[in-house]
Amino acid sequence: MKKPVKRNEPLVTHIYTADPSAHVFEGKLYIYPSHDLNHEQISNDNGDQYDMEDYHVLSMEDENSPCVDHGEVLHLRDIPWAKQQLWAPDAAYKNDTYYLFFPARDHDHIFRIGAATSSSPAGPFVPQPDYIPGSFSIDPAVLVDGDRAYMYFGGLWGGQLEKWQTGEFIADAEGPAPNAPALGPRVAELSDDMLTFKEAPHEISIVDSSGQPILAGDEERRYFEGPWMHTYNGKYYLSYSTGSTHKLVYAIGDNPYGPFTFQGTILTPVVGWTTHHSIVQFQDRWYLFYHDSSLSGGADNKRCVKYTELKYNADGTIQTIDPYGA
Ligand code: FUB
Repeated sequence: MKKPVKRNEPLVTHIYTADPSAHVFEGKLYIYPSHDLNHEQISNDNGDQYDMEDYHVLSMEDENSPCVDHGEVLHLRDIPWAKQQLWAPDAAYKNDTYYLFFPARDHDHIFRIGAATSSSPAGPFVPQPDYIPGSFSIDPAVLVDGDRAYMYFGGLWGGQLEKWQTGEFIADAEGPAPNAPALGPRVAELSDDMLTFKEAPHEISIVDSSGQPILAGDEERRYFEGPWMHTYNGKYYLSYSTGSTHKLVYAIGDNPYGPFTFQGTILTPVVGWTTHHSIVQFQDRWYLFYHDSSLSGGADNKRCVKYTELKYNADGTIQTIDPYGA
């Protein structure tokens, strides 16, 4: 019989998993990860080593239960618009339907974001024939907020966010100068059917405690990739990876569009280059789902999803977690 998953240990060990988006659906924890393949790839700044081809769905009844792998729920070969690299997905529930949102490079090698639907949180998911019109870059995260739903997305370097600064794809565009405001993630409200954007994406502003924009050269704090949005005590918490400094950090705002004021670190660096997470409330506790590369002994492209408890201070700030602490 399979054993319950322990905190800070891989959820599953029979496949490599990463980029976990956790949600409570039908009273259980469902986790939507990337599925890393056992490829021997050279790591580069373009992220070519993350050459994933399908998605699996995981679930846990509760903290005392084993993690179940529901198997392959969507494959690259079944997505007409996508050519390669199924990166970090997210899921949402609305209209009696489960939606899987995912980035992939299209046939022009440009990252776009697609949607797929299912009647079950465990899939399988049927993809839409084309990507979401007006979508670009990577790492969709969807907040369903009452009747409305918002998609947050965007990632630097291999995620191509620098190339969209004008609203058009400019293949050789560079990021802002170190003393200029950093690029922010994008947000767009989703249409009622969740399959298109209701509006052109907005750029989110992340500011310091004086209200000044975080600068592109401030790699300890600037946005890199992997946005997640959750609410706590009426505030909106935007959390994300700082990429080159390998931290998960967060900023707080009063509404889904921001601006968001930088607060601090949620998770200190993990084994492996990337760090990527989600935050979910389940049975009166809050949890951080994250990944590291410990299962493969440190290979950047062979990661494993883990979880731990996340705690707030009385003022609403989040206590910093050391993934390898006592
Ligand atoms: O898994 C591929 C990419 O690595 C994700 O899209 C990024 O967030 C990083 O975790």
